[in-house]
Order: sequence, then structure tokens, then C-alpha cells
Amino acid sequence: MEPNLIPVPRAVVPRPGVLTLGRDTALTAPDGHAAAFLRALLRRATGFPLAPATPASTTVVELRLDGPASLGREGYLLDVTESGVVLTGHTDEGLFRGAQTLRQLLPPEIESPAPVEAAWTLPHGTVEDAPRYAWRGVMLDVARHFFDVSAVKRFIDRVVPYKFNVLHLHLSDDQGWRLAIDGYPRLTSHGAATAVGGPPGGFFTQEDFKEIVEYAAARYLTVVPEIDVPGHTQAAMASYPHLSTQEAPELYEGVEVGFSELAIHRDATYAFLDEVFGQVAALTPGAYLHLGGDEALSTTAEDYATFMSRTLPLVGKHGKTVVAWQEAASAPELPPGVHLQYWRPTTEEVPEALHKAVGEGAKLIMSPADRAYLDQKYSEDAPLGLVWAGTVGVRQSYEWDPEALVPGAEVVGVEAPLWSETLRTPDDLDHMLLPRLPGLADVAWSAAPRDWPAHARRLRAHTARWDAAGITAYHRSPELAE
Ligand code: IFG
Repeated sequence: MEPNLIPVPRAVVPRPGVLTLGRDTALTAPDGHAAAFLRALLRRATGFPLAPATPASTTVVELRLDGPASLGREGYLLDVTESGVVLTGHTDEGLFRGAQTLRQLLPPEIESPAPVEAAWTLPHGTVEDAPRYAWRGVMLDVARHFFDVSAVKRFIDRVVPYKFNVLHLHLSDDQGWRLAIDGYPRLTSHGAATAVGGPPGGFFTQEDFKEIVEYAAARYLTVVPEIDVPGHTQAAMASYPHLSTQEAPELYEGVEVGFSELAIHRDATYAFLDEVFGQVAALTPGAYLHLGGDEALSTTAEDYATFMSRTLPLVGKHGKTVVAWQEAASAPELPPGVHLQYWRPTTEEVPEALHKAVGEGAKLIMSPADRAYLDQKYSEDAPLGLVWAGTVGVRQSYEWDPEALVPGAEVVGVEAPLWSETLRTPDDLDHMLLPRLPGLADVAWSAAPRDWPAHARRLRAHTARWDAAGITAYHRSPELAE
């Protein structure tokens, strides 16, 4: 069993011997996303038919759903022997996660987007695995710069091999509103017209959004939409000035934050949010709706409290659980099940309000900026990224423990935000994601202790997989050198 699996599984027992898949290899599996995904992946690179097994089949890859309940929703057992592969889950989602491990046990050529010749070998052995955290997320900011459906699908393709299961889309900000809302056409006709540095802007129609949700769901990624309020709202207010106390709110193309706030004391603001949250919730099969709440630097504490008191209930009204950035901890009352996303650097004191909210049952998603913010530069001289949280190297984004920052808190998981102030193309996204993303996947999935030399070794092996996949823009980090 080759040792370059990321995230590191719970238990790997290598055995001598190698299985080689061939043209007559059969694939037998229950209908579902796991089988569809694995068959498509294997066929695409090998050109093999991978038809269901027959009594004459000599090598069989079998997916089974009779795994014990102890595997949970995402656990799996993988056994490779001379007669084939048996991948067992308790759910199809568990089979899907196990399929990513099977994928990584195959040579890098399995990532090829077109058939190639290769020795399709699998080392004998077993893997028993299940995730440490339930929330293993990535966030894409489509507001500062817009990324269309195909770019979002490509972003999803980058995170699936590393067992992420949440796709948080930051859909609105000062520079752009990126999702069409019925009844509020100017949000996109006007509010989506530009971006950081100027046009082009762009937006998702509700059909586009459904297409993203469907693509994500087929890969067991839950989409978490974010409508960021009361700050980060200049595009909405430029589109509908009645939502603002500014004289004539204009579209904004800079990179400052904290200057915008919705009209806190106006009923129209909450009618607007009720409508928006209702439509976003209806488009979202996932259980969560993120209302932002960050950097309301132009809003007094009492106005922020008033705003949250009137806004938080609207999310529950539309059947969703609230996710919000950590500042929402200061709301007078937090709804049950609220997930607060911790984003300030680990060097800062944890605010008293956050300790209080945690004490009252708030759950934490850990995204400390100096560890998990993939929009931060790799190093001072890096071409892309911001540096307000300092540079975030490959080792720094890997070597941390989500439990260490807020003792006693219920940490539901980890999420890696990718803000797009300085990012304009899918290659820009690839550059910031790789090679840091796999380390965050390891932090989110694996209970194994951090081991940088071993992780660096695994990453060196993974660059060949990215090459085979045709990913050209990943950062060639000197940190990976032996
Ligand atoms: N902070 C802002 C983001 C973005 C980020 C860039 C949060 C929660 C800095 N808010 O992170 O809008 O500008 O690193």
C-alpha cells in the first residue's frame, strides 16, 4: 500500500503483492454517485469498459453497502487482494470517500483526462477510515471577482480527491452581487456589472446555481450559500438605494472593507432579506445558510445587535441553520445549532463574546486566517494574494490543531476560504489551492498527528497527479524540497 494517501487514513495495513487492473476488470456496484463517479474516472483514464462482473470475471472491483453502522456516514473499508478490490461503506457517501482513496492508490496517470497507457497497479492491503470532522469545507469568493459555472465545477474537481464535503459560496459583497433574485432584478443587472478593478462582473442565474448544486451533490459536497450582511453590502445598496442610508450609493471596485452597512432601522431592509433568504433557501438542499456578519465596522454595537435580532430568525423561518462569521457571537441571542466561523488569526485573543456563545452551545468551524486563508500569499514575493494575516506557507497551513484555539468548544470542522480580491482566473485559483489544500484536508479529515516531513513527501508524490490531471498553475513550493 503506497504511503502517499492524503488525507492520512485511520488505519492502513499494507500486504505484499500488487493487483493490476486490465481490460477485463469488472466493476460491480450499487447504483449511486460513488459507482458513477468511479466508473467514469477509471474509464476516462484507462479506456477499459469496467462492465459489471460475470461468473467469468477474473478481476473484480466491488463496491458494497453492507458495511457496519460504525463506519458512520463517510467511513469505508478498502481491501485489495490478488482477486480484486472490495470497497465497503455503510452509505454511498462512504463509498464515494473510499473511491478517492482507491483513486490515490492507482498511479498518477489515473488522473489523465483522456485514455493513456499505464500499469494500472494497486498495492495489496487494507484501509479502514472515517473522518475526524463532519464539516470539511472550502469557500470560493465569487463576489470580488466572478467565477462562472464551469470555473466553479473545476474548483469542485480540485477539492473532491481530498474528501472535502462542503462548498461555501460567498455570493455577495461590496464589489458585486452574484445571484439573481426574482423581484430584485437590479441586484444583478446593476449590482453584478463590475468587480475589483472594474468589469467584467457576472452572476449566476438561479438555473446556474441549481447546476452547481447538482454537480456538487453528485460529489457529496453540500453547498452553503452566503449572503453577507449587514456589512459588505455596497453592491446591493447601489442596486437598491432604499436599503442604504448613504445619499447615492455607488458600485465599488476597490479592496477596502468595513465601510458599508444596510439601513439597520428600516423595515424595507428586513423585507429584502426575508425575500432573499427565502429564495436562496429554496435553491439550497443543504441545511445551512450563511449570513456573513463580518467586519460591520461602520455599525455601532447596538445597531449590530438590533440587526442580528431581526435577521437571524429569518434564516430559521426559511428552514435553514445559521452559519455566520465569528462576529455574530455578539448577537443578543443566537439560534440553536448556530455555526460560527472562526476566521481571525491565531495570534489574536479569542473575543469574550465568542467564549460566551460557545458556552451557550454555538458550534465552531475553524478557518483561522493565518492557517486556512488560501488567499494569503505563500511568501512575501509571491505574485498573488493578500498579506494582512501574514504569509501562509504550505507547512504553516498544515501544522495546526483546530482544537487548540478555543478550548472546550464543539469544533464541527475546518474550512479553507479562498477570497478573490487578487484572483481572476481558474489558474489563479489552482495556484492558491495547490499545494496548500491537501494539508487542510488532512487537518479536517485525519486524526493522525501532523508530520511535516511525511506530508511534504506525500505532496511531492501528488505533484505528479496534478501534472497528469493537466493542472499547470499549482505553486512549485520550495518548502516541498527534500
Ligand atoms: N476579511 C474579509 C473578507 C476578505 C478577507 C481577505 C472575512 C470574514 C479579509 N472578511 O475574512 O471579505 O476581504 O483575506
